Amino acid sequence: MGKDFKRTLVTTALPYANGPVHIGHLAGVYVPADIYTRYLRLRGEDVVMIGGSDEHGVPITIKAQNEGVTPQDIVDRYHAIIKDSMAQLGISFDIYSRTTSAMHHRTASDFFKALYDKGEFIEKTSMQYYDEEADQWLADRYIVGTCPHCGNERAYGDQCEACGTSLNATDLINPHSAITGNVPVLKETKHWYMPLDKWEPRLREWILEQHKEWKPNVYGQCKSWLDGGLQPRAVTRDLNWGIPVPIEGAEGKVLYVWFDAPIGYISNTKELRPDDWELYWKSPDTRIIHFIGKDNIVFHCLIFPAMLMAEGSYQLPENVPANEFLNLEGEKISTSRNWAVWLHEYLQDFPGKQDVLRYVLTANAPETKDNDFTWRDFQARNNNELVAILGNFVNRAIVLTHKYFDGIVPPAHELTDYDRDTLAEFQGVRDTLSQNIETFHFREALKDAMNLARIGNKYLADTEPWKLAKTDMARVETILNVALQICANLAIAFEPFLPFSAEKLRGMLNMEQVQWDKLGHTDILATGGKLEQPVLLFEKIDDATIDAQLQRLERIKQENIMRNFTPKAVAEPCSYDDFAKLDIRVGTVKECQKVKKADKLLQFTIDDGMKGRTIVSGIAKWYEPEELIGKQVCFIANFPPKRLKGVESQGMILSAEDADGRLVVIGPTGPVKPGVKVS
Ligand code: B3M
Ligand code: ZN
Repeated sequence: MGKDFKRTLVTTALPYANGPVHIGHLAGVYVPADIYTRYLRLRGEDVVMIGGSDEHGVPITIKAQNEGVTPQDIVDRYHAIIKDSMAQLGISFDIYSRTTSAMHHRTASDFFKALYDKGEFIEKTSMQYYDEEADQWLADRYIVGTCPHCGNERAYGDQCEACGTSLNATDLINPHSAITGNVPVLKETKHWYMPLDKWEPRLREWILEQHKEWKPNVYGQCKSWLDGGLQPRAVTRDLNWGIPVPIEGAEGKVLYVWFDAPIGYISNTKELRPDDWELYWKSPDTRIIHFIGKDNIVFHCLIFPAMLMAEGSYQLPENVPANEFLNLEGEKISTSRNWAVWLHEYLQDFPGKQDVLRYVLTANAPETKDNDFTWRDFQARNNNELVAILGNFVNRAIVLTHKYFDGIVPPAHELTDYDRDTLAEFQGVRDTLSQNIETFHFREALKDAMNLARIGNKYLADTEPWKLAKTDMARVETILNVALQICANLAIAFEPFLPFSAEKLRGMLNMEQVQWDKLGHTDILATGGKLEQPVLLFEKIDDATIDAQLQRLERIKQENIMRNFTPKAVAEPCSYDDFAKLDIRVGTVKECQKVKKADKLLQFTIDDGMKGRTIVSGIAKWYEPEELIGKQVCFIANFPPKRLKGVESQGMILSAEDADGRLVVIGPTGPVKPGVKVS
């Protein structure tokens, strides 16, 4: 694998413990990191995979405040959910710890102190907002005001989510505290800054010159930051949740969450390997790989490396294969809008189907650009690929072996040219597959593995051993031997991607150990070996299951629309005389039907207490005609008649427009005489 490394340290972004993890986190970080790590383990390499929850920072304190609980309650709740759900998905961390651990507090605190003692920080005072009633400094997220760019009245102190502009809290027009609603005051405060400008030349050289092989999206983002010029960044905050700044005169201040979180990788390595953790961080023959999402690039490629350079004894990462974002049904995943497929919910809704999710997320991994997860694609990939190709092939090979040979691996006799071609075809797979995993092209690697299953499937379909059973049992033996060897190869090739299915498959084949080096071999299963009874690796997912997931998303969409509804401003004042000009009456619907060639219109025959009238109304999208017959409605009786699609409408039926645009017809709450006036 390129440079000669003796060991690998795989780190995975530490998820904020302010919510569960969703498919976006999995596709971007944890599934690829797990594939990579499992692959290295299969090759017998020394590798550790580090994970943990990021438990500091303002999003956590805000969530705690909203729920009226402590930040510790929040992180305890989500750390447990995250840790448990990732374990269930088979994300094989060697350690999954947390940044509230004593080990981490000590490690991060010491790290800060070391830089402080070396004079690596600049001290600066600045003006920041303070809420006097709450007696609290206001972090950017705690200040709400009007965006100076687009006028959005709910912009935050660091960003306007309506127009996407990054802001400083002092840019906001009419700022107020998100805690009390008061107007905050500006007060002077002191903080410590990392002078990133000092490290800029070294960072440029290290990334732009020495790491041209990094993924274009990562390299490009680093280049644009570097070309823009790096500024000093504050690494402390006025907050009461976090790691106290370990120096005098810093009471009430904590380390900025992005200062302590990456040090969490170090703390967790220490916790895992108290005796030799330094080997993984300080030895030049260790390969350090950070798996992250694209919003974390600047922290892992510029800020954390600058911290490590300033400290002086650590190695820099060899690669940072950041991914782009995964969308859900065409829309950006959002924790606050609940627009996500949550891992813990998936595990409940699809028990035993961990590998299906792993497969679909890898096949759609946002490696070079944003990608989309849709439930229809999930279903199609399960039914047409996992069931129809991989599952089908394995099942056939094992069932036939039981049928003809009592589950004993038959011998291979003379191979035909076709057999040899088939075996030759998959022998090259190991190198391409390895190459793709090592260069972080996991989608391609998965295709390589799937291609083995396709080869097997085609082999059985072409040789049709079930037709030869009466005439040429020796040939059947050979065919099934070849097919079973392909199955054994699949059990190795899929282990990094689909570990649960690979394990089941190994169980059926009675394969004791798996080694990557065996991939491509055609004698993995010994003749005479015994197979276990077949179990299905995958099963079809029906439409009803998928529809239920789509309905859930539809419901969430509706809830979001309803939640975000703000009533329109009240109109200009109007006199009673103005109002009284409108003749509003109650009528009873006698007949109602669709208007021909107009899919929006319904035609009503209304009993108005006089000679009756026809009214046409644009509500066909919301009502079936029969629903309204017999109902009483309010209508305007003195509008001049108007022709709509060839029908004369003699008035207008009143309706209310709901937040989602749905129209609801207005009528009296109890029965009244048709023709009475509304006032
Ligand atoms: N918790 C941000 C995130 O979840 C942050 C990552 C920390 S990695 C050291 O996207
Ligand atoms: Zn804005």
